[in-house]
Amino acid sequence: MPSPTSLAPRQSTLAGCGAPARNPGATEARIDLGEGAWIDWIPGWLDGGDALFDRCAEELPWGCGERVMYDRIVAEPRLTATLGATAFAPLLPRLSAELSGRYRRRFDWIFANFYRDGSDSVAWHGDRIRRIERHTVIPVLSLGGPRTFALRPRGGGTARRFDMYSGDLLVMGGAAQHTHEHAVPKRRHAQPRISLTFRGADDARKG
Ligand SMILES: O=C(O)CCC(=O)C(=O)O
Repeated sequence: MPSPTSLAPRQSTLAGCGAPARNPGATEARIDLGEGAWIDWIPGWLDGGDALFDRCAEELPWGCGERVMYDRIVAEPRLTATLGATAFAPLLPRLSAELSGRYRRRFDWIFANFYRDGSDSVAWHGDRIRRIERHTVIPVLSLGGPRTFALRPRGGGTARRFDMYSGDLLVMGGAAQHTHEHAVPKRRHAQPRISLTFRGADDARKG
């Protein structure tokens, strides 16, 4: 498996270069998806996303999962890692606490995805939450190069696309995991990107 840090250099944005810190001036929009599902879209939620990208790329225990495809087992087209609640203290615990306060839900752990280049991706899916928990909240923090986060209704319909840059936050909430699917599609060229997805104790261990 190639080392994530040996990948091609990224383009840094001005806001992405400094030390990671919450940007209190970020503007947010709630998008009602219907049937009790919603998205909060907060571009520029975190300043210094590129510095946090570098740290995550270097220090997280990245691995490559497998999935069944037809009659074969194939490697997932991205690296993944799981972080405990206290990783990268004080920054990540502080961000988790802020999200917990805002959404009145405890975020205990983080599931991280590493997209090494444009051929890494995640296919359409809804995150596996305990069946009884219809309403949930999953914040997704994007770090590093820009990628498109796509969201579409289950059973068909027009997809919405969010271009996520370093430090952008997208929160899927309410019934979104039941009514919609999401994906990060492949693209011809892409700088490396990491997403941190904040999870609660009741969430399944894998997205
Ligand atoms: O990388 C992203 O923005 C999405 C990650 C995702 O779909 C997941 O972890 O379930």
